[in-house]
Amino acid sequence: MTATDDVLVIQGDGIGKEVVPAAVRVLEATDAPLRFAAASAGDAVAEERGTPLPQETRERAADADAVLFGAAGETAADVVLPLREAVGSYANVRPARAYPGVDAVKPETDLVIVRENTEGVYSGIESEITDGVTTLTRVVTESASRQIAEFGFEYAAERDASVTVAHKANVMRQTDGTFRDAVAAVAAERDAEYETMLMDAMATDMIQHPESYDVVITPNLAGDVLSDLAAGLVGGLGLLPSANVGSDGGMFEPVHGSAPDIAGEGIANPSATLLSGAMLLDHLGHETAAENVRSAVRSVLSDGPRTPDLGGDASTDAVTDAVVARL
Ligand code: GGG
Repeated sequence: MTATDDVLVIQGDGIGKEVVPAAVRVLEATDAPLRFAAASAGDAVAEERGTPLPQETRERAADADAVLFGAAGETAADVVLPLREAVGSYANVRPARAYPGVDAVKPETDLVIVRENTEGVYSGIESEITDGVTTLTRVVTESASRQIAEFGFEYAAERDASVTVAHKANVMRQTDGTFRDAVAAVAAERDAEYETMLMDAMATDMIQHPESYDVVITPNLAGDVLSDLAAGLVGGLGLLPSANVGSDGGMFEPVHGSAPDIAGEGIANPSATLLSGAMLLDHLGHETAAENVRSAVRSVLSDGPRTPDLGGDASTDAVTDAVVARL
């Protein structure tokens, strides 16, 4: 008998409340043995309970086989970063690929950002040292840099993909120097080939020649920014899923945020969250179900209906219905 996996569902803020239920419907339409439970986090929870991430949500995320997360609003730093820590994630995997039928600036784009997920400028060490003077401590350790390099090279080797490493060690000499040197050491131990690029130059080159990138290993903030840039190449943030992985657990979430400008209108593109659901299925070993979800999403992106961000006029529910119908 196949064991049932426990999935903790956290909608979060804004359109998270629309795209996450869509993804649960799609996951339920597969034959994967999943048991869903809900927990809360985010801006509204902060108002009600005085904290955006109740301890019980954090503990249940740590205990779950996987977490499906929607979007974080103003409280992002207090929600999404601790949840990633709770599930033991040190790698944030963000695939960006163009889909037939969807207008893309660069249809040849098919790359994956492998982003360090625990430190850098997202360490949360900020302060106001005097009126109008604020500081941020950027933490980069050899161990976390080695860990993401091991993950990224392994991920690339499994896919026979090339590796490019983004850094800015010519300016952030100590921190990105540590990152660059740790990646170089791991590559040498594995006898792996790779290229390095300064991350600002990479931003330009990725727009001009996205086809030259397969797997891109980055520090934390660089990965956040470059993946949004890659979203712009393929048709927008509504298309990019992500997996926060590392240890056994994992959290799967769209790359987009809470989109307060369209929240509540029922027109958010669910594709990024549905594709995050496919990554969740892969992580739990349900590869056939994952491929079925990807194929259904691809088919709907190609034939419609489409949400307004992709030039259509369909609702989140109509797109989800079409995906479910194909399953
Ligand atoms: N679902 C992604 C989300 O809520 N993003 C909001 C955000 O600001 N995230 C920062 C990050 O991904 O590190």
